[in-house]
Amino acid sequence: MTGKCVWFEGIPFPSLDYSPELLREVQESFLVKDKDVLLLTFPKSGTNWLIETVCLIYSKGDPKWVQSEPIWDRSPWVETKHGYELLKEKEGPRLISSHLPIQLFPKSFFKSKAKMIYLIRNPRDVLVSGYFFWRSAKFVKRPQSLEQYFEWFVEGNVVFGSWFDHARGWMSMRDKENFLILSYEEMKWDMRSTVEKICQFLGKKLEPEELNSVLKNSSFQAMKENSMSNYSLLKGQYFEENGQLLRKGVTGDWRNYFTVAQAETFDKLFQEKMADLPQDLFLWK
Ligand code: PPS
Repeated sequence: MTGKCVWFEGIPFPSLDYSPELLREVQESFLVKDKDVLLLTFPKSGTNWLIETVCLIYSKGDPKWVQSEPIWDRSPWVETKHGYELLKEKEGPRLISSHLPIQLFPKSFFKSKAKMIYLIRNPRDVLVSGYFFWRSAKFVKRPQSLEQYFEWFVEGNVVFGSWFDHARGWMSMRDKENFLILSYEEMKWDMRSTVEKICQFLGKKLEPEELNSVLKNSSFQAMKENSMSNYSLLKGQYFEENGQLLRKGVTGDWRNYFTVAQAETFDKLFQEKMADLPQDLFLWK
C-alpha cells in the first residue's frame, strides 16, 4: 500500500491532500484551543459515525446541519490541506477530526484543555473494512487480495502506520480527564448509553426526543442515505464508482474473511503487542 504514499517521520500518508511540509506545520504550529473537541481514530474505526453523532449532539438531534454540510467540513481533518485551511479560518469552538498518531499530533494540544475522544475498533474489523475501502481508492496503492492486505496491515505498512502503535500511543492518555476512549463495539451494542456518555463528557444535555433523533439520524441507514456523510460526493475524484464508506457497519465481520491461520497469527500478534494494557479496553474480546 505504501508504494504510492507520502512519508513523514517514518509514517505513510495517502498521496492526495497530504504533504510532509504541511504535516510538520500542523505538528509544530497548529493552535488547538481549549474549547475545541477532537475526534481521533485509526482509519476505518468508525470515524465518520462518531463525527455524525457529535454533530447531531451539537444540533440537539436536528438533522439540518448534517444534511446540508459535508462531513469533512463540519469536522475537518487537521492533517489534510483542505481541513487545515478550513480550521485556521474557523471562529469559535471547533470540531476537529484526525487519524494522526500521537507523536505527530499538534503539540499545542498537550498543553490545552481541549477534549478528545479516541474511538477504537477491533483491529481485525478495521483490517477487513480497510481492505474493501482502499481497493476502490485512487490515492493509495490498492491491495490485490485480502491476503496481501493482511500482510501489509500486520507489518504496519498501511496509511497512518501500525494500528498497534496508534492505539498504544493514544491509550497512554487514558487517565487524563479531557480524554475519553470509546469503542465502535459499544456504539453498536448500546448506542443510547454511548451517546449519553459522550454528552456527559462534552457537558451537553439532550431531551429524550432529541436523543432519539440523534440515534435515528446517526444510524447506518440514515448515514448511508445522507450524501453529506456517505462520501458519494467524492466518487470519481477520490474513489471508483463502486467505492463505499458505509459498507456493512457490523462487528465481527472479520470472521467471514480470515483463515484459521490468519486468525491465529493475529491473536498472537495482538497478545505480543497489547498484553500489558488493561484488557477491558478491548470490548470485543
Ligand atoms: S475512514 O475512511 O477511516 O474515515 O472510515 P471510518 O469512518 O473510520 O470507518 C468506516 C467504517 O465505519 C462504518 N460505519 C458505521 N457503522 C455503523 N453505523 C454507522 N452509522 C456507521 N457509519 C460508518 C462503515 O460501514 C465502515 O465499516 P465497514 O466494516 O467497512 O462497514
